[in-house]
Amino acid sequence: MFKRVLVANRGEIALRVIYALKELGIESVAIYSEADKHALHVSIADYSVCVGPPPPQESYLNIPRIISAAEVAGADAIHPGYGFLAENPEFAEIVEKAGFTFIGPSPDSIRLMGDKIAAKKVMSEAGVPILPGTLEPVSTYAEAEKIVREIGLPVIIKAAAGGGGRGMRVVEKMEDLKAQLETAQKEAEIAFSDGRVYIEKYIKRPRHIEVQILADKFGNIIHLGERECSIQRRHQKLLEESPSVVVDENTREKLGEIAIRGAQKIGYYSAGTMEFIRDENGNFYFMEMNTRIQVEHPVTEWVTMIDLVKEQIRIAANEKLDVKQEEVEIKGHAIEVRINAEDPDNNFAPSPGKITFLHLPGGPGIRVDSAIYHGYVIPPHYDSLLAKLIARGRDRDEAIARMRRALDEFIIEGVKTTIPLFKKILNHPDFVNGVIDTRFLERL
Ligand code: MV4
Repeated sequence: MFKRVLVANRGEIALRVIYALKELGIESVAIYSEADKHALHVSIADYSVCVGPPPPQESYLNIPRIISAAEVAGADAIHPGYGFLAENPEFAEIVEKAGFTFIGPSPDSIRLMGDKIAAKKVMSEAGVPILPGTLEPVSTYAEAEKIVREIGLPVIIKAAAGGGGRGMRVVEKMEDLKAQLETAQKEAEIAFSDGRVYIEKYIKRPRHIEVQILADKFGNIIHLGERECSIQRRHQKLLEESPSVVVDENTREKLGEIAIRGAQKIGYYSAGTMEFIRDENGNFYFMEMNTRIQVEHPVTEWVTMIDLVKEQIRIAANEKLDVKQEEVEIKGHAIEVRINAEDPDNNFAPSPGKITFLHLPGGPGIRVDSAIYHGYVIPPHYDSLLAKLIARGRDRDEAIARMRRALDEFIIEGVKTTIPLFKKILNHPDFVNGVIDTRFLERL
């Protein structure tokens, strides 16, 4: 097992990783930018190294400085958290070439799943269901027109280097196809220096359902059920839950087997997520695979009682999975809301500033993953996540009731937050009845 691990991240996920390290008896090294001198992850880690000025490019994204920090601190592994460098294959490669262990999948897995065309292709070869469309990049209008005639309108044009909803264009009418294709290619070239795009059938009101997997370096792979993440705004998830109300035991087993088959095909190890969309007829289609620990991992932890971050660390240290598929039991229901420093009444404008008063909710079935504290000044340079509030119950109704009373108890003063929005969502009859899709929030 590792002796000392550097956590290449900040905020709640840095804390989450440090908690796992402490429970495993591993020393932790925090990195921080000049804007994060007073951040909680710095004070709870055993050691800390300043890696540069506030802009992420100069600190949390600065690979040479992070490698130097790991060398200076005598770390033997690096955990990237989510965001920042977590899905950068060059980073994973450099980490390993410098003699550290990257706590995540292989650079090749990250690279392969980062190319959404290659990912779709390899998954379909593994028997994972995909949407009708192209498995090669579409460059000319003639190619685009041919495929659209085959699969029918509407279609969606996506960037090969995109993902998470970036660089997507919906085409409803044939006469729009040419312009949309050209725009999509240009935008992809500018955003990712990779103009390759692909086309697939567009699903109008999908539900976003993803499957968590864990795989070790010895070929053992398990799935931990699904999370439903349909409540989003502009591809930012706001609320996630497990299990999904539309996934029964049979479907779960089928989806899990599909996810495992996909992971097996690419020789995947570490924690990973296979993202599907579900159409209104209940069909599931693979969208992409996330090769990191995700923001919403706590809902899975709370219905399986498996610590995903500790497993991720153990896997990286060449240990075998100690959980068998038969031992994975989905019990109860968990819901997570992402409380952001944003004003939901003003188009979700960021609301940085000082937390002048803070009271965290508690009691049965409540977990708060957060790095804020009374008097903390939220720096403007990073994302606006203040806290993840997770509620667990014996069933969905109890989880909802606990979430409502925890939201009522939660007090954050000094900045605007999304707490009032979640109170509305948790009281909305469609949410309570589980009638949600990715357009729920627009309608609300
Ligand atoms: C789609 C789609 C409809 N049809 N693909 C957005 C995130 C990215 N991972 C996939 N996304 C979508 N892909 C086809 N063929 C609709 C979306 C989509 C979406 C998906 C999940 C959650 C929220 C969404 C919001 C808008 C669009």
